[in-house]
Amino acid sequence: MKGKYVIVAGAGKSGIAATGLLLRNGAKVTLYDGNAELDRENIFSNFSAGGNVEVALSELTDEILENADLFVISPGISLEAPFVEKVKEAGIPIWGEIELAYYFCKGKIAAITGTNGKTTTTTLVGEIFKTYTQDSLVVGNIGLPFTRFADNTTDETFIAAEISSFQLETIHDFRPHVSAILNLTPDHLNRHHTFENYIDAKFQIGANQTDEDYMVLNMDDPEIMKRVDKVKTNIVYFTHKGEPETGAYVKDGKIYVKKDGMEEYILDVDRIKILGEHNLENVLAAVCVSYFMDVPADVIRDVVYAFTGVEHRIEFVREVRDVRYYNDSKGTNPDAAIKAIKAMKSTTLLIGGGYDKQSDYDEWVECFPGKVRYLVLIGETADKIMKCCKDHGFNQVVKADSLEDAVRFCYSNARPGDNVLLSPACASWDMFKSYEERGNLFKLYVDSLEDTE
Ligand code: UMA
Repeated sequence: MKGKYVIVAGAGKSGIAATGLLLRNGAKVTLYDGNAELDRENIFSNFSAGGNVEVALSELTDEILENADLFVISPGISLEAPFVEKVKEAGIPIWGEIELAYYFCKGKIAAITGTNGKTTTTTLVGEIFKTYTQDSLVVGNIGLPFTRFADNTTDETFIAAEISSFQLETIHDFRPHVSAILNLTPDHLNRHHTFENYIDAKFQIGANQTDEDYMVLNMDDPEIMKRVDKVKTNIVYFTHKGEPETGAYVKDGKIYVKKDGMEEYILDVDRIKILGEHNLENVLAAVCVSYFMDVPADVIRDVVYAFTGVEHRIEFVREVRDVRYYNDSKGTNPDAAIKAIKAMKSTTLLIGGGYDKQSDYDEWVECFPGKVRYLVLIGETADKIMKCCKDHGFNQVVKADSLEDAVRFCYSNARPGDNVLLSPACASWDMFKSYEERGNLFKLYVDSLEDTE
């Protein structure tokens, strides 16, 4: 990259980290963002003084594009955005931030994707790597840009990378040693247009893998199984229903892994602390990924037994007046939100709604009867979901003006023994910066509730 002129698009986490990496390695960078309101000084404060970087806001002009050697795009920017079309026309190569990180990375990568469970599985794999070796990293869609660390890796570094479908659209040579697809249900259709396109993006994770690598796949997921014929690398399955030739499975309450015809005991299912069938799947996937990265079974076992889950994913917040409050702000699509409802052990007041990803809410609403006492709706999708509820004969639904009002409504209407669950089935971007901000605010509002009658 020394002496190259690179345009980085998007001045969020991903773009800032990509720019930092490029500057450290001698490139000249223009960091571009379409939002004219951003504070330039604030952006510059991320880089050392005197760095070879310009910041361009609002329009991506022809002058900026002139002589560019590379265009690095943040995952939140659609490849169909008009300014990206201009870049394509100019013939400038477009790399995603993950491809840029891979270009510099020397370590051994385990890359995990899927519609749901990515963050839990990546975090667990990251914990296993950390216990196994002093030289490990957790990076990617989880909120820690890969480019922040990529040029500081060695041949020995073990990397657990959470990779989104957006990030997979713009890889070229990215080749993890072990990849994983946890499950596939429709998500981000506003960006990918069809479920097929979304699945194609997900399978890109293994596009450059060879017979020296492994792809971990969920044998219980029909959408994944439809595509296995196209996989070019070694397949490792995980399942809690069957027994694969290679991979992880459950027998008599214990998880085993089979590799090269040999079976090895890994752990007892009843000692796993994270609850629900979906979390058993996450554990099985993490076991496969770690085992095929050559981590010994005893290390995997100890870490899984100690693991208590991740923030914003069915996270217990507090009990107030005998009502338990859970933060599932990371339930950003109907499938994830259904899993959260299923994990609730008693009647639930549910807070849902948010940014419109053009998801279909029928299945989500169909699992309410007998489980959900009230649905409290916020955000852009409130009317659409309200209509869907009415269509399904579910009438215990109200709208709130803000997340704070929704929490107050639940506080006033919950009965002892109930749960209050924030699990929106929608992204957060209509009202919040991120699902983390939404979850943190929820916890703040819950913390302020009075625990007296
Ligand atoms: N922007 C433009 N033009 C556009 C769109 C956006 O200039 O057409 C600019 C915005 O003004 C903004 C910047 O791009 O300043 C934001 O870039 P971004 O949306 O890529 O956000 P980052 O902060 O860089 O975060 C990204 C991921 N965001 C998305 O994929 C939307 C983060 O995933 C990721 O953690 C981070 O990189 C580090 O790798 C978040 C996410 O919601 C958690 N991911 C989706 C999901 O999990 O469902 C895929």
